Amino acid sequence: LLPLATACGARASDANASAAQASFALDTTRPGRRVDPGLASLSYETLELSDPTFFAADNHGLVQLFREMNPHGVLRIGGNTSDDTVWGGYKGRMPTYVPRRHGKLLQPHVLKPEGLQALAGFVRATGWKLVFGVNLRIGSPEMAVDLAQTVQRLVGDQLLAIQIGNEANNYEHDYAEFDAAWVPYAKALQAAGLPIAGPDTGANTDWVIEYAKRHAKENVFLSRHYYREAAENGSIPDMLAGDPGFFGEVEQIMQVADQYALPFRVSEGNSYYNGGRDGTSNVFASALWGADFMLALAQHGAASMHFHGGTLLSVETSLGRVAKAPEGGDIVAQRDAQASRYSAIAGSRALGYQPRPLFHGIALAQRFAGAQMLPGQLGAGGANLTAYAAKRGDEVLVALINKDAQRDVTVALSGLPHGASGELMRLRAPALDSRRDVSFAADGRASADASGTSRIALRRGSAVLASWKGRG
Ligand code: BDP
Repeated sequence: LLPLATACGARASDANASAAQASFALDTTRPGRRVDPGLASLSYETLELSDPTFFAADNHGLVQLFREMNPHGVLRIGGNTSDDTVWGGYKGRMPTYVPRRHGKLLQPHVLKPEGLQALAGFVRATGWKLVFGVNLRIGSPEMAVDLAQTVQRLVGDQLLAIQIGNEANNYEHDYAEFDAAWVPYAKALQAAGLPIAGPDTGANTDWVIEYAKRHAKENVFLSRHYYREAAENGSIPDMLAGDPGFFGEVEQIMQVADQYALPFRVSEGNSYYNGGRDGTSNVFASALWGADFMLALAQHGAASMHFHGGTLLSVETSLGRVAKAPEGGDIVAQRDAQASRYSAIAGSRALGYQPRPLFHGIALAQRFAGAQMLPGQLGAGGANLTAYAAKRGDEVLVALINKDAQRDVTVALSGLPHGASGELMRLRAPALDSRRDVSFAADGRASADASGTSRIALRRGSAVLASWKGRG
């Protein structure tokens, strides 16, 4: 990394002299997709419920960070461990079942009623909705219905949907085989009056489309997962390069989602699977990645992005690995060590919780909730810059994300209300690989001239959110 330009003095003006000249021209007359209030959402392993003090109403630090991220979020419980879990409250016949992960034999996890009761309290305390995954692999629709009914009884209206199986593409041979296994579950759950969603597949867009064609009427939303790559292949430059191929797939999914009037949720995902990459998934660059990824999803019409995370223990177990948290360091480092590498929140009940860098990027994108995305023409001036705009009543929101590690950028922003005044918030950190000292905070005002143009400077590796209102 090149050294960052300082905010003042000679170096800043040198940096500005060489800054890339970009432009972003808004068209406020053609508002597009409305951003779902649940855009910023989370995903956790079912195994997390084995500690009934984690998702609990009195785990105040965690409750507070959920509410701070999004008062209207959706918590998805699932992951690999949902297909390795048996329901402890089930009194019926239990199929013989030996879960395997990466060739290893595992003991099934037993979900106890107290874990669910505590989860219901957590959901009430946060105001979040719940999406709950049941075990498809075990082949017991009866156990799934019993579990789902218990969830519904405890959670009530805050239960958005039950999903059946996690990334069944990893264990069912093809879509037809998945469908054959899925149908008896769906029938039983629906007969019991439970809302369902799916297919909660890994990266199989074709499954989502086929599923929509066959089952749209039975579902409350469509879902798939997203990880950019395996952790072994992760790096900051790779993460910040963007993933246009994926958004092509989102467009395909949105065609069917729109046809059947169903929301599409990325029900699980993050930067890199296999638990995330240390020094990439958990540093400031992930905040820029996360904000950009969420806003691109919103622009394409997806309802929510559920960032997967949680404790190191649950995620490592979901991968058939033994969790080894590094020891020592100050309180920030100790909390950090408790969480999976890609988690947006770190900490534990005993140590307290803290936002990871990613959290702040999510918070930036969530500012678009309820607004209608606006089209805009971006001229990036050779920098790795993305830009998004939206309109909410008489407010115009603009996010500029400079993912470039080398270039500062000056953006000529046009199409604003003439003479409008903008409040700026900046997302920044000392460097792209900073693990701490990340902030997303107010940073003064900007104004548009009589033609509706304003110039905004962004340092390399930083983002700005501007909220424009009124006329001068
Ligand atoms: C997903 C699984 C989740 C894992 C994650 C990962 O659903 O349980 O923790 O990958 O590999 O495929 O990090």
